[in-house]
Amino acid sequence: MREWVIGGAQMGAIQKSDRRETVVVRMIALLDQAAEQGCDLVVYPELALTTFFPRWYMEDQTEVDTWFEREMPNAATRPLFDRACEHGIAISFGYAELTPGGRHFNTSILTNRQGEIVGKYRKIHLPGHVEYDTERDFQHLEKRYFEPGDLGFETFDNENTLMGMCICNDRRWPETWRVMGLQGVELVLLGYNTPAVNAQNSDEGMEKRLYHSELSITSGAYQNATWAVAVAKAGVEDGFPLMGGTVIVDPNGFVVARAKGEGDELIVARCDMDLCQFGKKTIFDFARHRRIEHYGRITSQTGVER
Ligand code: CDT
Repeated sequence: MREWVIGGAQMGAIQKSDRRETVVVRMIALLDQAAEQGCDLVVYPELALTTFFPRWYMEDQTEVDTWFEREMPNAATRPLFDRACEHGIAISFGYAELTPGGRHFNTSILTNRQGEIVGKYRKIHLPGHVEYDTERDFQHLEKRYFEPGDLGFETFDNENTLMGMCICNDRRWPETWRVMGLQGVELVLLGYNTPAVNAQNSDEGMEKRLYHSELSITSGAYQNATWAVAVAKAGVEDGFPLMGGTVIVDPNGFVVARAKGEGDELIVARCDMDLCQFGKKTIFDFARHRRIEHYGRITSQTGVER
């Protein structure tokens, strides 16, 4: 399939006390709307099933593990998979994954239109910190609760369209996009939970943060001639505001659909994957124009060396 009607299913706040089953009811409501609008694929946010729990400092690993899913689908999410399959809609969403071997990842999955998982991604760029930080207005403990993903930035053939995933902070890194671009990616799916204010600089408000988010996504899409769907979990979670800004971006870097609010909201666009071809064959024809002899530092060096 080369033309996909895609839904970006922005989700409003999920409170700490909300049960997964309640959240899944909301996800299904968005899916039903998407079906009415003819969607073939619906994308949900990062950690879509729970509140953004890395803002809470926890020492008890048993408590931490209550935020994780041991299998996917599971009892709470099975109704979402079933409804997606009934509608013939592929879905992608994020959740905290606890593997049988006891490893913890911030994960996204992708299904085909039959509800079968055809792709998995584990977040690689984990922002934040490991220990409680008294200098911040609020905590961001992803580095405490997750280990960096071990699956790389793979791409997946979903009905003749090459799809890739990344998660939230990954969108800010050009390497994320280029590694998928080098595989010929045509559609990048990503969810995010981005605080509306900077925990380390309260002067940095939502306007700048929305701009940086959109700048990262539009440039990643343009420079790799790919569609991108970026979906927020937004709204005020237990007193902490998350920004919206869900967008669908075309392979020229233009926003073709954008969410207006910060609640549950579906945005929709018809996306022709063949639109990627022009950029991939001309200005971003990597085989003709890249100069890898000058890119060694990208993989041999992590921090700045003056
Ligand atoms: N979830 C996530 O990755 N959020 C980050 C916030 C970074 S601030 C520590 C983001 O890049 O949006």
